[in-house]
Amino acid sequence: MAKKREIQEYSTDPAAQQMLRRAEELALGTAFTRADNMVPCNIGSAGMCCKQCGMGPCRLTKNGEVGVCGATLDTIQARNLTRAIAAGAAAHSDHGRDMAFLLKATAEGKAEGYSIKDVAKLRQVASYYDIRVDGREPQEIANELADLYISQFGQQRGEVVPARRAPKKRQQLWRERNVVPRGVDREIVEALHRTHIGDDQDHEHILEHAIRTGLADGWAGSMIATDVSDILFGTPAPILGQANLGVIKEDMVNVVVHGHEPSLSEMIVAASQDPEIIEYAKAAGSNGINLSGICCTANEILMRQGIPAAGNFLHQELAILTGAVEAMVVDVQCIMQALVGLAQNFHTKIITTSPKVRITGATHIEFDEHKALTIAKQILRTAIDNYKNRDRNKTFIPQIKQDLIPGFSHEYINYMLGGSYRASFRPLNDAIMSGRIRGVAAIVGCNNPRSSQDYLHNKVVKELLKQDVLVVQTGCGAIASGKLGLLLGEAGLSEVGPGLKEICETVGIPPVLHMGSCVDNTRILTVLTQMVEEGGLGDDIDKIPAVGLAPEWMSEKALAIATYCVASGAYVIFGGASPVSGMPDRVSDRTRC
Ligand code: SF4
Ligand code: MSK
Repeated sequence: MAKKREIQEYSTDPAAQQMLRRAEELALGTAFTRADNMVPCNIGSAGMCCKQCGMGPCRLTKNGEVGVCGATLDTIQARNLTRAIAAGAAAHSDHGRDMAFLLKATAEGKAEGYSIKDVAKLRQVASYYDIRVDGREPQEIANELADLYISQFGQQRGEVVPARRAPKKRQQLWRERNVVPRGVDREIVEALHRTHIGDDQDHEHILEHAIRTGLADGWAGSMIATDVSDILFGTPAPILGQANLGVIKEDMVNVVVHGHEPSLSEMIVAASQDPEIIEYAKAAGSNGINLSGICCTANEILMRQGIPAAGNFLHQELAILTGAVEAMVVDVQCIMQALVGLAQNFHTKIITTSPKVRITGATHIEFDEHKALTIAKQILRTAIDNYKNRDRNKTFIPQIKQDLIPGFSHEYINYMLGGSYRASFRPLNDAIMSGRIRGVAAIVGCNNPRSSQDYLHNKVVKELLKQDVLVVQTGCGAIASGKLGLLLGEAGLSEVGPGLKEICETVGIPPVLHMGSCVDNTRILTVLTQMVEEGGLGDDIDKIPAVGLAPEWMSEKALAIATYCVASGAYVIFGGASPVSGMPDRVSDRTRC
């Protein structure tokens, strides 16, 4: 029998609680109530169900039981986990591929509205691969880098080139274990092949390939996505922003962008500042256009443009429930199909934009980088035209929002620790070596309606701060801290241990650093590598006192991230259900390698 939770059990966020009360008044369901109604299958959630062929599905519930083909529990769980990691790596990496194609189109002058905003980052990234930078125009360098990056997806032999940015000792270990990715697509395809009926049936061997697939995400697909985003849209630096549903405005045309890829959202930001579009919005009776973001699209435009975040993953439906959103514009990943049905109770248009993602019942306006600005304006005009349909009797916006400062890229952390002339991670390493900071924790990942929204994120962050641990965050976890006020200069310092407080006050940073979206977890790999290179803490990432936590994870991408972090030497802890809880020995064996 399903158990209905109280509203305060659904979320610790007061804005979310107000909206969930509103949903109850309107008798509308959300992911929170659906999670109550949908009791998870214990066998499936532990990875003990195999659907790999038509002789099954086989559910293994007893010790020693095997599937029709004889597959053991170890094999089935390893296969399920590997497939999930492959799907997560595919999502991130396909994003990276599109960014590489966008870089190519921009370098060739064929991408309307885009330009190379961060030439210094372009030159830095090109230099990792011995691409000549001196005496060349940015477009020439970008063209060569784009070709190199595009080739990493279909490469069949050798090693993906970003892996050479890892600490030398780690690269050596990967080679010894034969897990250096050859090409992104090759590893993902091989993960599917190996886990087909009658293929790889040695769980250790299957998991070795899961590691190689995860590394293809972290040290290729995702790293490429982050590099190119910075080159095209600027490397993030601290900027004032706001978070939570109170950023939605009563008197303006509200457009919420949701998903992951900055290619469209950055263009919507540019289009929203066009005087002709602002005039069009005013002519429709509004005070202009108000943009905000959900999920990692929120992080992308928050950290570069200061565009407010309406919230994290579980806020997507709550934003629509305000009745004040003219359009929710989505691209890829973490978009709930329920949005379309919910929006039918209001005037909100759900606009899909990716050639890869359509949702039955949504409006589709397809994005094309060759005419991005034109399409972005068309989307905004569609939203403005919808403003007249807003029903004021159905509008309810919680007046809750919080200032925050995102934008701590590894480049900025380097600069802020050492200044322009001696940028370095030395002060951070010294602070750890002297014991003033006990280590670094990356608290990342999603919301999951099976736990109280933001509760675990915030509890873990606050506890670690008291213990003098510097916290870095990405994805929906970063927005959770932002909503709570921990990403704002002095704001969190009253609850911080004395050593960490001293460092934060000396350097002038908040105790929790927002480092970007979920694809940007590679920035954390870069920070850890730079800490190794700085010296004093050890010659590999596993010597750094660093931990990665995903307390409220839900997506397959989180599993891919965890895998590349473990394989890079970081200690990783996940909250919630384990997808391989039927083989705990193997999982704990691999918590760090
Ligand atoms: Fe069952 Fe084996 Fe088919 Fe899986 S692959 S469904 S265990 S018969
Ligand atoms: S959006 S993957 S819910 S972090 Fe990147 Fe948030 Fe997790 Fe999606």
